[in-house]
Amino acid sequence: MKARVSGIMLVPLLGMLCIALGSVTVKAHDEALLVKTDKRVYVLGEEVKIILTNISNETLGFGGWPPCDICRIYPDWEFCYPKVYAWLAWHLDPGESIIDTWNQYNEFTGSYVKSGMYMAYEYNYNHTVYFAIIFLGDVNFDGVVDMRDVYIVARSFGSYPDHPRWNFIADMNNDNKVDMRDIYLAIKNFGKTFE
Ligand SMILES: [Ca+2]
Ligand SMILES: [Ca+2]
Repeated sequence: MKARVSGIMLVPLLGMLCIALGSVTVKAHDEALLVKTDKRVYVLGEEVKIILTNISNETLGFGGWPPCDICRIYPDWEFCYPKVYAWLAWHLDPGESIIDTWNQYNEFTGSYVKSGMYMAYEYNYNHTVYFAIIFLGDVNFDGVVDMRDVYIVARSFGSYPDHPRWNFIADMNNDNKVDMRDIYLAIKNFGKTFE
């Protein structure tokens, strides 16, 4: 990210600033931006990196920082990050990326988050990316590693992204396949319980 930002400003001033910067073009279509996380499955406490890449051939303008909302969506809905936005204008040149790192801290509750399914939502270009935070082995987020988890992993055994039985949460080691390594992670932690 090249900082073209002069500081904190009010929302109505944002558009004026973009015009003043000259090179900033706000595009409406979705193909302009690629949003992804560095992994799909994180263990509790691990840093989550959200990567925004400009895949268009024009400079993309953004308003507000940080670039993504993060919410837990399962087993219950919970806003986690950020509690406060800075009204900053910034941009990505073609091919350029920026990484926003989240340390799993819920700024609304003042504590670190629990396991579950999460989404990061990029609001300028309307992108959502999904990821899971787990205790290793507990792929159904119920706080215990038991046969139900082994079954969930086994059900996706042999699958890979776009396979009909693919379940990204079962791929606990993030190597894009569900195999004995993932089964082993469930077996190894079998019987463990978590708060
Ligand atoms: Ca479980
Ligand atoms: Ca795997």
